Amino acid sequence: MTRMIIAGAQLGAIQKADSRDVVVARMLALLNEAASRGATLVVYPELALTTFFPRWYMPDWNEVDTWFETEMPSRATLPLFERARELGVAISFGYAELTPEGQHFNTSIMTNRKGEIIGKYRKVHLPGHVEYDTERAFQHMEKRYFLPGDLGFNVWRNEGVIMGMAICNDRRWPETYRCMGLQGVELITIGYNTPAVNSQMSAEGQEKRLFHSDLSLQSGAYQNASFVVGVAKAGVEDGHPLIGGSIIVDPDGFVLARAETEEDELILADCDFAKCAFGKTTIFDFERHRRVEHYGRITSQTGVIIEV
Ligand code: CDV
Repeated sequence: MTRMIIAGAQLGAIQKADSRDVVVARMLALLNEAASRGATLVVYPELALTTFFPRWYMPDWNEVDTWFETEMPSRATLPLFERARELGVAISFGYAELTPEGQHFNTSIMTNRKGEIIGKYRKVHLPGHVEYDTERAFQHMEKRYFLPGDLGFNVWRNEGVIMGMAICNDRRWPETYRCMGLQGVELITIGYNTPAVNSQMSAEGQEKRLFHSDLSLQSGAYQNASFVVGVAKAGVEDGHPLIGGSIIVDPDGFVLARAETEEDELILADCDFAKCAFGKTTIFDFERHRRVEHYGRITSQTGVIIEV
């Protein structure tokens, strides 16, 4: 039976002018606190090292590339990997990845407790738009700056637990969780940057956005009998508010821990992974209950087709 104290390391706002070194110092402080409280895995948000730059329209790709990492560990993040290894704590965080071939991805990595990268995920469901949109209150240019992830939804056995990753908008899609559920996933880590207002509907504010975040994370956990850790980058970045609401969810869909602030904040939960077995062998025993002969549309059709 595997038990592990998991920490979600919510980050407060990161301003455009904040350097990677300043951010990594904040991440180190959270790592040290998490280790002192017994955590052996610390999960940080999506694009943890910088401000949420896709809100800015940048026509010059030389400027865009300044937000990306060409290696991991990078010079700035090496102290985080080294400290995590010293403490024996696995970590997961998101960053913008520029490959040697010149491809741009919204990426997340996971290490083992020796500080070695054992898993990489590239965000599949990219929200937003490619061109500057005058109709929006602010831009969300992930479709401009990133390619859709090309690695799929993999899982890794890490410290005895089957773990997988997703990033932000992925959490709203049941396919994300089910692809990992079909590989027996027991813990899914999901970092996010979610604006507190909808750029296309000013009436949609923080309350509804937090509800949708909880709803997605809790249903994904329950329907796949897996723990889920959702971790925000929160607070007001250069005038743009992001929701907090980081949570750790158990395989029944119950919230075990919840962030109360929109700042750097740790949430912790003692996760007993034996609890995944009940759902996986009863109501969500996929082998016995799934009816794939009726699911063809899920992979053969992308958008809605109305035939009646
Ligand atoms: N970073 C994100 O993917 N944000 C989206 C917003 C744009 C809705 C999200 O799903 O939270």
